[in-house]
Amino acid sequence: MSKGVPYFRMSDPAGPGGPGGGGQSGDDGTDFDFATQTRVRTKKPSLYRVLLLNDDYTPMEFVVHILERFFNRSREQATRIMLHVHQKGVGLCGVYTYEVAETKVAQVLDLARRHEHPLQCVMEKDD
Ligand code: TYC
Repeated sequence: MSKGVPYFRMSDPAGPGGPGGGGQSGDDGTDFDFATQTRVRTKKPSLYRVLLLNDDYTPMEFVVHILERFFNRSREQATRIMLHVHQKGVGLCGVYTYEVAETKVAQVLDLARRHEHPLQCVMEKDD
């Protein structure tokens, strides 16, 4: 996809012709739309990694449960990720748009807190 000159679609209120866009009227009232042929540019949303951090107290089974419940991991995947975090100190749960990542972090921290586990979960931009 090339970048550069911004284009406007006829229906884009910000585009030429203002709200409703569209062409101009000729002397005889005829509409002609040739001046406003355009296309819309979409922008991919930024993505965020959700990470689990190791600690010495949260039970392994609780971490596996978190990964199954909030990150839609199979028991095998969840166990592998949990062991990775346990051994390396940090591990990737998944990559999401901002609001989804924020929600998952909050869900993990909330459940951990309610079970009085010190489990920590953070998000960081995936650039
Ligand atoms: N280190 C913990 C234990 O030995 C297990 C654990 C794994 C804790 C991953 C947190 O994110 C974590 N019970």
